[in-house]
Amino acid sequence: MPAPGENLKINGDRLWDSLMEMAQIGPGVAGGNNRQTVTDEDAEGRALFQEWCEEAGCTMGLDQMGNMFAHREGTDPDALPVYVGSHLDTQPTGGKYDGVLGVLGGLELLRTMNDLGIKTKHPIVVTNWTNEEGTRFAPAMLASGVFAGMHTQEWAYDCEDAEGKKFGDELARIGWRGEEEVGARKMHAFFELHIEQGPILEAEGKDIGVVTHGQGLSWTEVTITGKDAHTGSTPMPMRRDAGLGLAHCLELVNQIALSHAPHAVGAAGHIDVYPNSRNVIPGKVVFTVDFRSPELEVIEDMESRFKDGAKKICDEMGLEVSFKKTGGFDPVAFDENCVTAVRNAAERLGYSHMNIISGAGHDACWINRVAPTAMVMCPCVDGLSHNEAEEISKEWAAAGADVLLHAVLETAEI
Ligand code: HGY
Ligand code: MN
Ligand code: MN
Ligand code: MN
Repeated sequence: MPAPGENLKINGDRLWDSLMEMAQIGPGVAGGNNRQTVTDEDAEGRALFQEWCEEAGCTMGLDQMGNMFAHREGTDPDALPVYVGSHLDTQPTGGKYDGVLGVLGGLELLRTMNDLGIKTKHPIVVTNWTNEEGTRFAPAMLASGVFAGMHTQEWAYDCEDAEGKKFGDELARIGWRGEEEVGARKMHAFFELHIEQGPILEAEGKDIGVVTHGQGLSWTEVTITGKDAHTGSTPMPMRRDAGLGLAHCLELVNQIALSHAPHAVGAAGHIDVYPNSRNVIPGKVVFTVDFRSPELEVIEDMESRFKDGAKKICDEMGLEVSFKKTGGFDPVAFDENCVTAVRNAAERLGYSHMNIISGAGHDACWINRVAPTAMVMCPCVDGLSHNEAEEISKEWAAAGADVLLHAVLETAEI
């Protein structure tokens, strides 16, 4: 099977135009996107993606978690397909490229193969995984997690957003709940193109990240209960200030993560204060602690030290504290053959590249449990993501999609 030549490339302008057109759907307030999962904006983005896939000659599949599958025939109908994709849902203050580059990069592969009359032995399927972000409905990577057998579909359908709406009801409401059984599809391999969402590739001057591993993640929802009271007339020694308890716990998260420098990280991105009135001492706070590390034992150490420390802080302050695990997955090592296909592609194309561990979670982290999987990363400006100012260059996008094309062609066999 001849390796595709180094001058075989995707159409970078067409990819960029598609990214910019998709970015018009669910616009944010500062140039990014707010296309949260199973909202009307998500439905609009899905419809545009489906229209483009059908124009490219694909047949569409849709499973009961709303995962979309655009199928391009191979020459061997019995060969398992090579899947390629990511997610179209965004953070509330998301960027234009997180997830979207991987879905539309996959579509660009099919468009390029159509242009050049390329036929692969294995069929190719471009995928949009539902609710990768896990911001409206925790946990992250919800639908790829059900696909990989990590959650039951019933449990996923019952996940609630802040307004008490259920995921399954919202998926049905927007009309994107399919009939296919989730996880019934078998894959020859899965590849995901994604922006790095961190500063390493840009700082090292590399075009491509060859993702060898993904760090693990732990989400714990913490509830601290004190007593809401008047901020003016309540003497300090009499207070049971849940907001002050929160402040000490946030510093504890910081110290624990720093104790495992340089790779471990920790923060609390979701914080609700009750009653959140400027002249009431907070009686309750609910926040999510996000710990991550490439090493499972470090994650487990951070989780247990945080719980012990938070209990001690709250006991000393006369506060109650409770914990609920709301998400998590172990560190992953991606498939060596697929990772090699990515590295071979970058070398053949002459793109600078380096091995990298993914700091963010991705659908690939779950799919890696059911199929040989690898990721291709491209840099992003200042390493910024999960921010409307997220930016990449057209050249970075094209280089990532070129590498994806060659890695997929090597695996799908032309
Ligand atoms: O949280 C993550 O790492 C991903 O962006 N959902
Ligand atoms: Mn993403
Ligand atoms: Mn994200
Ligand atoms: Mn094969």
